[in-house]
Amino acid sequence: MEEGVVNEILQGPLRDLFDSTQFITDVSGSGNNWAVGHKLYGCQYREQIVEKLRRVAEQCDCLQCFFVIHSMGGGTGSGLGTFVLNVLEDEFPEVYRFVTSVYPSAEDDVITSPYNSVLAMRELTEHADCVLPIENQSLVDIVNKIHHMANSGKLGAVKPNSLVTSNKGGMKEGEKPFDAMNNIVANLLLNLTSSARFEGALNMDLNEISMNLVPFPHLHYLTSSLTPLYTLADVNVPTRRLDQMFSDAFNKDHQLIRADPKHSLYLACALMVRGNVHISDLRRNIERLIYTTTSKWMAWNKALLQMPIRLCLH
Ligand SMILES: Nc1nc2c(ncn2[C@@H]2O[C@H](COP(=O)(O)OP(=O)(O)OP(=O)(O)O)[C@@H](O)[C@H]2O)c(=O)[nH]1
Ligand SMILES: [Mg+2]
Repeated sequence: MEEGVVNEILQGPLRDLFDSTQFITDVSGSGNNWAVGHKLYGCQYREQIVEKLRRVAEQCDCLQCFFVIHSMGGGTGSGLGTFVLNVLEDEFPEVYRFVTSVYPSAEDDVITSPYNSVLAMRELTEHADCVLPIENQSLVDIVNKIHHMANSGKLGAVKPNSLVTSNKGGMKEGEKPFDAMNNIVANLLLNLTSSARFEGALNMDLNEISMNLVPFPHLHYLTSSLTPLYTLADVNVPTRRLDQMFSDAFNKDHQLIRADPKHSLYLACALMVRGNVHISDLRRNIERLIYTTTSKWMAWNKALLQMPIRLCLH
């Protein structure tokens, strides 16, 4: 909505990524108010939104799903973002809606962020097919951990243009390292969508994720984790053993929301592995995780050993 913010992007290094005919802007944002985004801008811009959605949808040979990325703490991402979800449901009821939502941290700079998040969450529960919540505090913790590892010399020298150090002019005291945080989310999304972008015998589409992991329509919030973390910093690390990576995927330090898998019960799980990996190593690790680790699994997992494994070789 905020013209200035959009213009900034259009003058930045990412400008060529966007089709400028697809932008919709107003003069100002939603003032950190969910209702302004959802009710005011939503009603005002509905027709324009539908027209632009139809235009891109028509260009697709095979429309697999809609991928919505938004924040929960402000007014536009939470309000208008969830309004767009409603529009998608009305206009394209058959097409799956996959949402990545950035949740505010406890000390968020937006004072209304808890209200905006709660109001938006109801919409996500009702109108999304699958939601990947990402918590800003988890991203901050991961970035701090990577910095700590890099500074302690455990990872070797950090390249000057590495992802974690890509903030312009370095980070100021107390400032959130959004660039580095966003890189973590970007990596998650790149991994998730790699099968739509690369050829591969074992590739799957995003709809299969919900088919395998969402047992009931409203139970569609998935926790995600990422490993290894240090390659995010573009640092040369000795190749980590696959076994360690499997354990890390279930470690609380690698989760993108602040949840400790050890204190929860897994209903289902999908592991997406990219790179040169032997199926036999994957099987061995899955059995090890289900039978020997402290993670708790729903009985049907143990009975069937049916965790969907996907292997993308690029
Ligand atoms: N991870 C991450 N979080 C962000 C980023 N920018 C803002 N946030 C978080 O998003 C929330 C604020 O939402 P914004 O996206 O800035 O607000 P908006 O959707 O533009 O809404 P209005 O400004 O009210 O129109 C706060 O919780 C911020 O911490 C970002 O680049 N990365
Ligand atoms: Mg804004």
